[in-house]
Amino acid sequence: MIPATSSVAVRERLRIAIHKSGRLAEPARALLAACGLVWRESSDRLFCFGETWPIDLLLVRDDDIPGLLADGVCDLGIVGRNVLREGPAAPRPGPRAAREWRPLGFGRCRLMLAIAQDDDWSDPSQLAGCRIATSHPTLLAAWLAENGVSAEVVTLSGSVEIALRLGKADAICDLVSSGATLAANLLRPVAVVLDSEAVLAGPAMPFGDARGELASMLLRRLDSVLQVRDSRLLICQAARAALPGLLRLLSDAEAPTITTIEGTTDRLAVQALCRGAVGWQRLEELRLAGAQGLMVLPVERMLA
Ligand code: PRT
Ligand code: ZN
Repeated sequence: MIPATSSVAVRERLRIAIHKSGRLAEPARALLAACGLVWRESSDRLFCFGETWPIDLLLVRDDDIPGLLADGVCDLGIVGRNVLREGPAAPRPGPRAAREWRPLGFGRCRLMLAIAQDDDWSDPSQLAGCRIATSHPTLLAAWLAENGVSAEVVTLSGSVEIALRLGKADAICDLVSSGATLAANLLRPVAVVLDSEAVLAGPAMPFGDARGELASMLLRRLDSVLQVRDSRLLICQAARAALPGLLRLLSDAEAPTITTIEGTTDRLAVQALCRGAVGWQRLEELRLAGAQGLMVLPVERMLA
């Protein structure tokens, strides 16, 4: 049972819509769990009651999330940018359309136009007068308008990739990640309509009640979890003369800590929080630039 949205108690709790099943479901729950949220699940597995914080989850089809946000049934949502920008299936009156609050770094894919492998491609103008099958009609129509192309948008709810074979379309506009589905259907991608990934979506205006505090706390933790996920602490020692070269190789680290090693005048200890990957290649380059005793450590938790 989903509690009613109108009671005062609910306004004091924050409700987040996430994908019930499908590729965004597990990563979304894992991300929220990493923020310290724990839930008790209802027997129908549609609603999770927040036990550590008054933050509940509603488990739904991802395509329903923009509508649930626009209707105020949910306060926040984790959904693909493609679904968020496509918007609710039926347009809602009023200014409640949700905005992207944070990109979350999983569920990456691209909404792409694809044509038959054997067809030539020059530029978007060649789609003029074509039928293009998609489950993202709003995004496709906007892209066609931006590119000054007049084409027929054929809306399908699924199996877009077989529309050419069925004779329903001359081109398709569909999500692509590895490209294997396009290749298996003898199609080739020719233009990117949208780069997508899972995002946290929320209202344009701040909440005017207790949910505002909860949303701020969640964002603070989320930012920390996302930062930690991509961060590595690099520690090494080097001669003072090597420092400029090392700093060039550590350009993704904000203000590394540099200290003089006790009992020396020209030996330094360097500690840098790197935002990008710190793989073997980079370690070799640092070593060649004079770094010694290199160590790369994962970061457990951070709070600004
Ligand atoms: O039933 P419900 O509507 O709740 O779930 P769903 O079936 O829509 O979920 P799902 O998992 O298919 O998609 C959820 C979201 O995952 C999408 O809105 C995207 O934001 C994101 N995502 C990331 C993808 C893909 N990658 C993806 N590859 N969604 C779909 N695909 C499909 C694509 O439509 C095509 O059929 O995978 C196929 C292409 O994959 P490749 O690897 O062969 O290129
Ligand atoms: Zn869906």
